[in-house]
Amino acid sequence: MLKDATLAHEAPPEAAAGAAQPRPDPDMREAILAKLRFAVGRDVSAARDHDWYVATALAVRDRVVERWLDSIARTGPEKKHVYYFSLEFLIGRLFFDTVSNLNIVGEVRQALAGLGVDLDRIRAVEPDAALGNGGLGRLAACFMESLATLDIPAFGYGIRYDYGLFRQAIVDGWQHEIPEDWLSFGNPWEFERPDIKYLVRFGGSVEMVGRPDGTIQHIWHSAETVVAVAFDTPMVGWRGRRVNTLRLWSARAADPLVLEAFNRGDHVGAVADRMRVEAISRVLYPSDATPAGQELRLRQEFFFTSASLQDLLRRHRERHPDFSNLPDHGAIQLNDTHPAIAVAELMRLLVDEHNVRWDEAWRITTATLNYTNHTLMPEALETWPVELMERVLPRHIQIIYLINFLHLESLAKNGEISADLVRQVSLIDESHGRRVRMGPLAFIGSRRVNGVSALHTELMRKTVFSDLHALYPDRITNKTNGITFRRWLLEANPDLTRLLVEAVGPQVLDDAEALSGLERVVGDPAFRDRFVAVRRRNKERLAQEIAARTGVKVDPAALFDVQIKRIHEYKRQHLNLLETAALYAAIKAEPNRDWTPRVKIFAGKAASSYVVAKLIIKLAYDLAQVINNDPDVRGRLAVAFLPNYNVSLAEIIIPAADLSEQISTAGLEASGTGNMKLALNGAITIGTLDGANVEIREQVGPENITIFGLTAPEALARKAEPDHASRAIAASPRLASVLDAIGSGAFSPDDPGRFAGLVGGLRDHDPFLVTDDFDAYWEAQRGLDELWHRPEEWWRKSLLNVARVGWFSSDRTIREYAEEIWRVPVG
Ligand code: T68
Repeated sequence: MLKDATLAHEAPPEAAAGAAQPRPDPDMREAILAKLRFAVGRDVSAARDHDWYVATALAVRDRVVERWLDSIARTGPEKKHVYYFSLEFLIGRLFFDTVSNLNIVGEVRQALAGLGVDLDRIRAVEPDAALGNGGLGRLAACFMESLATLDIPAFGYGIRYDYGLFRQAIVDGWQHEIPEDWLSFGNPWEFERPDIKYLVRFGGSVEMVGRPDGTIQHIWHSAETVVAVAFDTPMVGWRGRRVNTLRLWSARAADPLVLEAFNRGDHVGAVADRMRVEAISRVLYPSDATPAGQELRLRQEFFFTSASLQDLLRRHRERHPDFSNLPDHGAIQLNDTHPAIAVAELMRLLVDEHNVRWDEAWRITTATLNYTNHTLMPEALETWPVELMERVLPRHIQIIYLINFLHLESLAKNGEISADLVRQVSLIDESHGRRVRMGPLAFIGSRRVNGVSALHTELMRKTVFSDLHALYPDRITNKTNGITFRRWLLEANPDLTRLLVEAVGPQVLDDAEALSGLERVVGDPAFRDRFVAVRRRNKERLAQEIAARTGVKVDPAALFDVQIKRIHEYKRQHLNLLETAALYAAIKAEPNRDWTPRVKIFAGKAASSYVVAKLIIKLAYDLAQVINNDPDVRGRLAVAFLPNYNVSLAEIIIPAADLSEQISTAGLEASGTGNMKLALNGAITIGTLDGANVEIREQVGPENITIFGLTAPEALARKAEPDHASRAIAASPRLASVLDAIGSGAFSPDDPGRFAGLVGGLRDHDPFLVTDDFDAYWEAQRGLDELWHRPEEWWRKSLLNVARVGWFSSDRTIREYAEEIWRVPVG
């Protein structure tokens, strides 16, 4: 089904750029055939889609490797490297991304066609590399692509999880999690490096030994040793300009088989240790925006951080007599606090293992590390019980105590400090049992600390980090997120890309800001018609996907209203669902009005332990059951919850969205990046003044975005009013009636009390201000209904969104990091 739609995209975008049509490349054909025979071990007559996919990926990979080795060779040892430490890299599929960035789509397509194989069919065989939960992990993937595109030498460092983010099945509206066994058919993109391995130690005790010079040496007698083995994946920049390395660590037991135990007949005991050790890289924690809090998570964090630091220190020592110039040759970016233990581990490696003096080690550490914060929600900030740290990382807790002591002492030197200030800025939180606060640790150990949108950074300065900001006023800086236009425009929306190339010229393929050239044609009816036709094809493709995944038939002519992201109360999918139920009631009450036909499209995963989020999915499903089967609203309102949201599904939904729902409680969404992807593809945003929505409004103009609801300061004040929800409900008969309907089982006749708790929560506390924003949201939606009836105006706004979001390219973001945080040259 997908195939038919994508076949329409025969010519690759570069063809429209006036470039010569690629000739069939005998080399590519031969290379694919050779890989099929000698690497896959299959004859043409027996080859299946997966065999063709692997053979083609390997043939393409050979081209990548040439550039990879070349990139490494021409990056002299003296050049400064960026090291991006992230527990998550949400890459998605790599095959088409690689082919597209190497500019060989036409060549590969033709070589395959000559062999009777369809490129679009085999590219769909590749599993998503879903080594991330959501925005944070996807940002890391976009950044890796832009780093290579900008010719910045960089390593991504993370974990090679055997199982990525779970596959989501929806059974009768309930989410079920299925293990994502993405490696079961092998992975043609990675290179195992058995020779690149490090020992990572845990537990045990620390011995202090006096040296003759009066200093003390700390000897860590660890209880357990794990081997970290490197797996490298090449990250190809646009036009293959540079290829960087994503180095992911896999955990191996130092002693995989205890032969003695085995010979005794204890076959399980002989491998028990191995199981425990290898669990470290077994599975991605499936929780976003709430820290996992278990020991295994701390082991994961330390495992990859330690291996990565050892790796880069080893490379440094091969070329330099000592570590004094480490900051001149490397900049480390900590993606949230997950690798924040790096502050203590880098100190330990320098002081304990390489005999660097404490003060010098601290200078090196704080000149090398930088930290990105992705959330301010108190419940999402990582802390670790002191008792756990003492057990798992006994040397590190000592180092953290000393860092804390020196930090508090330096405050005292600068004047009186109150007990209150100590409580605020201490690395140890004494109020909920004793816990190490990883955010402040990362802050103190870093040269620069950044937020991910202007509003978020401002809130960092004013709230969570206000005291530390007062002490270090130059440390916090803003770096508004961005997205790679290669994946989210060129690859996901080739038809639109072709049209843009025709309208503004081929430079748009290289320079996102060139999109502004579109301003010239927004008023041209012929151009607009072609734009609408491209969107129509994308919507037909999505309609087919919806039918295939859910059985729901939707009309591609309707307004496609899209909310795709992790399911979370702060993101307020339930606000959207309340509005959906209210709209359903309104249509039924006045069936003869000229309603704007709408399809409400949802997709997203709930953390497996997040009961309310799972109930929100069930609510979407139950609403869909009633609404889609009610002939009274047919053709005017439909609801679809698409299962198993991932990067590949996003690539199908985003080019087909008319309306982009970005409706988080103001102050809670750090940035958002889906908002940028949707606007880039022509969706109009309905959103709160939150995260990067604020900057999207600045870029596209307030008349081309629909903003509603409380602002961040208003939301904060409103939340403090104890009766805010009941007052909001009393003031809105529409809201009261929709809450009554859902709460009393109008959409769940099989279990009328199913949503009573959800609705009760909104009536009583409503911490995310769903009730307070409901009326404003309803009005904003009705305004958009009217706008849909004036297509000329709608498409003008839509086009102006495309024209004005060039600033949200991750190339711009990475350029800013390079200049202001890492101080590395941009190619
Ligand atoms: C997201 N954070 C922000 N966290 O919510 C989003 N958390 O506003 C922002 O655009 C994006 O980061 C990129 O900056 C996350 O995605 C997590 O995924 C996460 C994972 C584990 C623990 C906590």
